[in-house]
Amino acid sequence: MYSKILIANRGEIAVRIIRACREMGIKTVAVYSTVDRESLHVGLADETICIGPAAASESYLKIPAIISAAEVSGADAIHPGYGFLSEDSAFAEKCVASNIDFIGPKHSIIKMMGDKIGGRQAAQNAGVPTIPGTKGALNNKREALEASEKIGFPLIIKAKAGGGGKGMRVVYSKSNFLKSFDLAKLEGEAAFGNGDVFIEKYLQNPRHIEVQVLGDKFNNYIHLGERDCSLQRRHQKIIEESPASNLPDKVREKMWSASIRLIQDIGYDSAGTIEFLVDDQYNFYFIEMNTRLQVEHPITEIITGIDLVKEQIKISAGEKLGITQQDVNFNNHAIECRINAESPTNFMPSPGKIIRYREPGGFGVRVDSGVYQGYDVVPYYDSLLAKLICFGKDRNEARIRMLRALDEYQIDGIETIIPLQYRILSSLYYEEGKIHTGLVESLLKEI
Ligand code: MV4
Repeated sequence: MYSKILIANRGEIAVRIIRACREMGIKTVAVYSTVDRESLHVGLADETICIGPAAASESYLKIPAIISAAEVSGADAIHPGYGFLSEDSAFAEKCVASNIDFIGPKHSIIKMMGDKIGGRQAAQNAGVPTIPGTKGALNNKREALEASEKIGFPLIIKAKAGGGGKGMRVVYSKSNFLKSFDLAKLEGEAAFGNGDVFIEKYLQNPRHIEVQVLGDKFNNYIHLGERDCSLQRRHQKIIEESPASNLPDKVREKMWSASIRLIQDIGYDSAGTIEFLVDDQYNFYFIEMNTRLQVEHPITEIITGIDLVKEQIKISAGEKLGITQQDVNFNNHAIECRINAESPTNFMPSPGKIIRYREPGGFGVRVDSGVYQGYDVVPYYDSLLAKLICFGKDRNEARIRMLRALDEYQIDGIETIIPLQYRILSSLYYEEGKIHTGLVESLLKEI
């Protein structure tokens, strides 16, 4: 087992990882940018190293600064958290070359899944359903036009190097296709330095359901159930839950076994997430795989009792999975609200000093926070302050408890999206489990 881990992240997830390390008897090294000197993760770590100025490109994304910090502190491994360098295969490779373990899967798998066409092909090879679409990248207009006619409209053009909603374009009719194709290629080139695109049939208001998986270095593979992450706005998730509601058990089980097939096929050796879109007929289709720990991992921890960060660390250090599929039991229902420092109406970031801060508590409530009273929320990074996770014996108890906890949460000095989450959770749509990726926008229109 490792004796020291460097956490290449900030905010609530850095705190989350430090807590797991502490329970495992592993020393921690926090890295921070100059504006994060007063951050919670810096206060909680055993050692701290300033790695640069506010701009992420000069600190949390600066590979040489992070590798040197690990070398100077004598860390055995780096945990990247989510975002920043967590899905940068070159970083993972650099860690290995520097004799430091990267806590995540093999860099070759990060690379394969970072390529959305590569992920699609991996799914198809494993017999996992994908959305009808093109086999590979489209080389020219003629090929693209032909494919678009075969697939039909509406369709979606996606960048090979995109993901998480970046580099996508929906096309409703043939007359707009070639213009969109050119624009999508230009966008891909500008955003990712890669203009390769592919197309898929466009599903209208699907549900976004993802399966949490774990694999070790000894060909043991398990799933930890699914999460419904349909409630999002502009690809930013705001409320997640596990298990997914209104999903027939037969479908759920098929999604689980498809996920296992995929990770078995590629020899996946960490915690990961298989994302699916599900249509109103309960057809499910693989869209992408995330090779990192996800923001919403706590809801899975709540219903399974399994600490995902500890599992990641143990797997990376070369331990065999101590859990078999039979050992995994699903209990209760969990919901997570992302407490973002944003306007609840226009979603503009709301940085500033938190002049009053009181967290909810009590039975069934977990708060994973990166902030405290008096903390100054800086505008340089994402706006996630904390995650509020509630569970209940069933979905409605979890929902009512979440409403109670949101009501109890006091954050003054900055705006948060708590009022919006309160509204969504009080809606009849949510109560009845009628959720899909278009619901937040349609509720916002009503308000
Ligand atoms: C789609 C789609 C409809 N049809 N692909 C957005 C994020 C990226 N992972 C894939 N995304 C989508 N791909 C086809 N063929 C709709 C979305 C989508 C979406 C997916 C998951 C969660 C929220 C979403 C919101 C809008 C669109």
